[in-house]
Amino acid sequence: MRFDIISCQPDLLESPFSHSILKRAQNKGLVEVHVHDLRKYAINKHGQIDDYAFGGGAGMVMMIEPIDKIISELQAQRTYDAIIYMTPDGETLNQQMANKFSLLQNVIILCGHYKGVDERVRQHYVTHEVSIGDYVLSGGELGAAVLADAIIRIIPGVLNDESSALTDSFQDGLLAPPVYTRPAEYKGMKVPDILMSGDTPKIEQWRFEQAVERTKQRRPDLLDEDLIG
Ligand code: 6GU
Repeated sequence: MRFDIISCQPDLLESPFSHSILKRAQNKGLVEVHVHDLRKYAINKHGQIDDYAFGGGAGMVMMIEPIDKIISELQAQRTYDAIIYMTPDGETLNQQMANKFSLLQNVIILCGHYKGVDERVRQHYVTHEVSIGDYVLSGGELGAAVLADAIIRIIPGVLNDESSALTDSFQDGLLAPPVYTRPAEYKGMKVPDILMSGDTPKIEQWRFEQAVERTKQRRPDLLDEDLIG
């Protein structure tokens, strides 16, 4: 899968993709991430990429021309399955959405800034609009990094233990059950006996019950009444 991320603060995107899982996914050749500096496509030698809003009001608006230039350049090289605009008024990111995006080959992510982009970009270029939650960030870059991370970690082969992405919280509509590791007892705090029993079916049943209980307590909105009862 190939990501082309368009940003006016490309330095913000360096670190997230040069560490751990995201770095390994790229080293394994499963993922390519290309960050493009929108300022290189500015309309003049001052590096201008934004301007005052027509009709007045505070805040700058990202101009259509630099965005058209870079998107056209990218589209001349390959076909894109999605052009995603990161914006607080987009559709809120969830696991289902990440799963769907992970099936795509080539994706452009456009990071919003200031008061946003000229509406014509959203109407004529963008295919999906994504927010990472109900709060406002200074720009779309951190959102783009969150989205790309959520997608990349579920691409087959990215995680060493293939099953571990499947048992993530949310993948089965439930929060993950509690986990323990050595020692079996620490300062009087014990690991549940069932986990030491070696009875795999019983342990799986216990984990499922714990996942349901945790979801009931913390995120009752996730529970499908028909499934759980
Ligand atoms: Cl993607 N961008 C900005 N600027 N703020 C956000 C967001 C994105 N998602 C939530 N808040």
